[in-house]
Amino acid sequence: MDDVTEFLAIRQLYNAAIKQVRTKLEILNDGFQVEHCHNPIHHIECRLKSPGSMLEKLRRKGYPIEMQSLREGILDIAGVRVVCNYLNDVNLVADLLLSQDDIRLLKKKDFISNPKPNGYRSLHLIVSVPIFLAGTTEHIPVEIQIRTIAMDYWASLEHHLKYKTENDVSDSLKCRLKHDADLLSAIDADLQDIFCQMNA
Ligand code: 0O2
Repeated sequence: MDDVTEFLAIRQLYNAAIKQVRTKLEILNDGFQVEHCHNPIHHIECRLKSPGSMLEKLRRKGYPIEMQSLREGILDIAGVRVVCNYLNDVNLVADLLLSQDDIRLLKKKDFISNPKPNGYRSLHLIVSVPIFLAGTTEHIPVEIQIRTIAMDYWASLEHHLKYKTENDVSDSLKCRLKHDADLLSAIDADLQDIFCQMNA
C-alpha cells in the first residue's frame, strides 16, 4: 500500500471510531431521557484532525514524520466534544460511557477538578474503541472532551480570541478571562443546585 492509500485508510478508521463513539453517546442520552426524563447531553461535535494539524503536532512533540508515530503518538486524531446541560452530567456521561465493556480508558485529564491556570475547564478522556474489519480488529484512540455549556462557551471564545490576536495577550486581559471562567463556574454550580431542588 503506498503512503497516500495508507493515510486514507487510517483516516477512515478514525472516522469509524468517531461514528462509534457518537452513536454510543446518543444511545446513552436517549436511554437516560426515557428512564429519568432528563437529557444529560445538550449537543455533540466531532472532528477529524486535519493533516496540517497532525504534522504540526508530530513536529512539536519531536516525533518522526511517519505512519507509526502518527498512530502511536497522536491520540487526538479522532475528537468528540460532548456538551452537557448540567455540571453533574459531565461525570455521569463519562461514567456511563466508561462502564461499557468494549471501551478502554487510556488517559484521563480532569480540568474541572483541576482547572488550567488560564481558567480552562473540561474533562478529557482518551479511550480506545474496537473497529471490526474483514478478518481483524483495530483498537482506535478517540479524545473525548466533556464539558458544560458554560465551559464550552468560554473555551470557544477564548480559543477564538487567542487565534485572532497576533500579539501576546496582556496580563490584565488574561486575568479578566480567568475571572470570567470562574464566574461561569459559579453559575454552573448554581444552576446545578436549582436543577436538583426543582427535581427533588
Ligand atoms: P483542537 O483543534 O481543539 O483539537 P497531550 O500532550 O497530547 O497529552 P494535548 O492534546 O496537547 O496533550 O493537550 P490537552 O491539554 O490534552 O488539550 C488538547 C485540547 O484541549 C486542545 O486541542 C483544545 O481543544 C483543548 N484545550 C486545552 N487547553 C485549552 C485552553 O486553554 N483553551 C481552550 N480554548 N482549549 C483548550 P487543540 O490541540 O488546541 O486543537
